[in-house]
Amino acid sequence: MYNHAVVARPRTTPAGKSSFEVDVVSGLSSKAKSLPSKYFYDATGSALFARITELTEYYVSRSEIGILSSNALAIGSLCPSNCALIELGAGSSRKSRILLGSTTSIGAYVPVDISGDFLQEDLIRLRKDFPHLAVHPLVCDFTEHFDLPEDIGSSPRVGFFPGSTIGNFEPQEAGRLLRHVGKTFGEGAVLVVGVDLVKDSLVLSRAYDDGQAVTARFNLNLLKRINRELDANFNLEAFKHRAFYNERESRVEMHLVSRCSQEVRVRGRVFHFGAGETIHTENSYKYTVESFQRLAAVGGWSPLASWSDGLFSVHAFANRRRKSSSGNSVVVD
Ligand code: AVI
Repeated sequence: MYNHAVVARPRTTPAGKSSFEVDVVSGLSSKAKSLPSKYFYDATGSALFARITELTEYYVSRSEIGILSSNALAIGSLCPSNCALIELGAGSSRKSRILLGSTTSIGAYVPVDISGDFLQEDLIRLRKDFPHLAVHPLVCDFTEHFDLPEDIGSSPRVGFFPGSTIGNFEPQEAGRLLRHVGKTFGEGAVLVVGVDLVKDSLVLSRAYDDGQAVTARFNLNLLKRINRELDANFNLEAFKHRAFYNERESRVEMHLVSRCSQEVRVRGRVFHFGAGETIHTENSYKYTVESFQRLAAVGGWSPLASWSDGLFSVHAFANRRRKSSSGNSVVVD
């Protein structure tokens, strides 16, 4: 069974401005300039990210696929009978396929993504490979309130949040997101999350500043997108990519560094950049197995199991949330 994507309504902003415009203008107006990393993923950005996942230096995807494949049976055994697998940020179903192939317990698959573009082609192939699977794509921003498709009824929920995307959120936001996911999935839910690990800073900085400069192009593409969509005049030659591991904050930071003193116009507003001034474009937080379990506990999840190859970790959690007698949901210890 295959259903068309359910599309959630986009967020409205004042005076008909897109959230992209509001966020870009606000980020460039602050003292320490920044841009939200979620805007990397236009068509070119998504294609560049797909190339990043293939780079020798970017171990993240390879490691995660290795861990999922080696432990697929154990992970599959945590999926309750006739459950719905809900993938958050389902760029491609490549990783879900490993779980789908490992157990017959998954009756429905709900890929949730902000962009519907990826869904159609990939899901047609998925339908062919798993003809008995009910597929209910959901196009929405899963960081905001969302309702699961009614078609999955009361099937037990298994969340799947791969790729260490959770690392792109500030830890406090990540805790809030895990709590909100727990509330949405409800009692008895299981969550499988891929999380990148703290490691040698050279390995980390190389993963985000590769020899072929694919990550540099990925970072600079954000300026190209602003030029195209917000009538801006960033000169891409006048900015350079910088990535480094900030050990104190336990995160890789990506920046775009202004090579000279310059002014840039975005939707008629002028922004000044000093030579060497940076736009902070991404944080990628790294955790230990224990520090991530502590974070998940804040979100109401208790550990069931975790697997690691020393570079990357995959965790399984159980929702500690229960329905109280008044019908509200509460987190129990
Ligand atoms: C999507 N996300 C988990 C990637 C990461 O590793 O933080 C994005 C990325 N940025 C540069 N390279 C990859």
